[in-house]
This record gives sequence, C-alpha cells and structure tokens, in this order.
Amino acid sequence: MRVFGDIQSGNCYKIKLLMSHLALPHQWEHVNILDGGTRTDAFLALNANGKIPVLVLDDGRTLAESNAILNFLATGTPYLPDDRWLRAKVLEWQFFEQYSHEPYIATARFIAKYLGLPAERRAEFDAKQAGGHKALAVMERTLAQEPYFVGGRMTIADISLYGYTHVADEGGFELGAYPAVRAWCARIAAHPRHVTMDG
Ligand SMILES: N[C@@H](CCC(=O)N[C@@H](CS)C(=O)NCC(=O)O)C(=O)O
Repeated sequence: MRVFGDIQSGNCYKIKLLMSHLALPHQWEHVNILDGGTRTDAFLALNANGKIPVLVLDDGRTLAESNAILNFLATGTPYLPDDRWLRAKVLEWQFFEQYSHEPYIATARFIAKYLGLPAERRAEFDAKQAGGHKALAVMERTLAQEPYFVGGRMTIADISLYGYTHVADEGGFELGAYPAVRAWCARIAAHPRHVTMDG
C-alpha cells in the first residue's frame, strides 16, 4: 500500500496514526501542497478532487477522503466496531469532524502554520475561531463523561478527531479551557503504538 500525503496535515496524519496502531506496512509518498503537488495530472489521476490523503492499493485502486480511508483500513479490527449502532456512532463523530470541526480548526491552522498568517487572510482566520471553539466545547462535554468517543475504547472516531485537535493551538485554539479534551489527547499519545506528526 502507498499513502500520498503530508504528515503535518491532520487529515494525512490520521492515516499514519491508524497504520501505526495496526502495524500496517506501507510506503509514504510526500506531497507538497504548497508547490502544486495536488494539481499535477499524475496526482489528479489518483484523486480527481486534488486533495491528500490518497491511499493506493497494491492492485492500483485508489481511495481518497481521510475518514473513508480510516473506515477501509479499520474494518475487521477493534478500531471499527462490528455492532451497527456503535459503527453508526463512529460515523456520527466522523461526520461531525468533517463538518463542524475540521473546516474551522484545520483551516485556521493552515492559514497560520502553512501560510504564515498573511494580513489578507487575518479576517478569515479570526472568523474560524468561534466555530472551532464550539466544536471543542462539544468534545469537552462528551469527554467529561467518557474516556473515548465510542464504546469506551479507542476507535477511528478518536483518530479522526485527534488529527487536528492535538495541534489546535497552531490554529490559535488554546486548549486550557478544555481539560477533558487535554486528558483525552494525553491518553491517545500514551498508547504504545502512538506516532507523532514528526514521525
Ligand atoms: N475531506 C478531505 C479533506 C482533504 C484536504 O483538505 N486535504 C488538504 C490538505 S489537509 C489538501 O490536499 N489541500 C491541497 C489542495 O486542496 O490543493 C479529507 O478528509 O481527506
């Protein structure tokens, strides 16, 4: 298997983290999103939407969208429960992540970390803050009651949300007001198979 991605991108790092937990052998192909790496014909042949991460199977099939990749890789493992209710709860959190969390926290982080917070994007960066804090508050309420998001153990719901939450400060979101979120981040980072964004 090959993964096309940038380990510093939370969406790509999610895949690296699950692959580490599952000890899945793979080749990582770095894509630089700032120099047009997702706009080449070769890359668009892998993902017509021009975004990383992309998983390429040994038989050539390709899969985009980080959470779809997580579902594919986790099927048949404890990271995606067989029970259909718990499975739907995993999806509930993954849809939350893509609609209510990532568009705020990941985008603010991209503007600050990748683009260096240019003056012309300052208003957009500022406008992302309220939505990001709303998402963090939802997580805090849940994690104040439960150690993980679904079924009392770590699943791909946690991996999806950890991707950008643990580096939320790089998007201007201090986690000081979210003690349960911070404790959950520490639980995930303490796992023996954990890998960081720095490899
Ligand atoms: N919903 C997608 C989002 C993927 C995404 O936004 N990827 C960004 C990097 S984090 C990207 O490829 N940006 C480069 C571009 O749009 O050209 C997923 O979860 O995989």
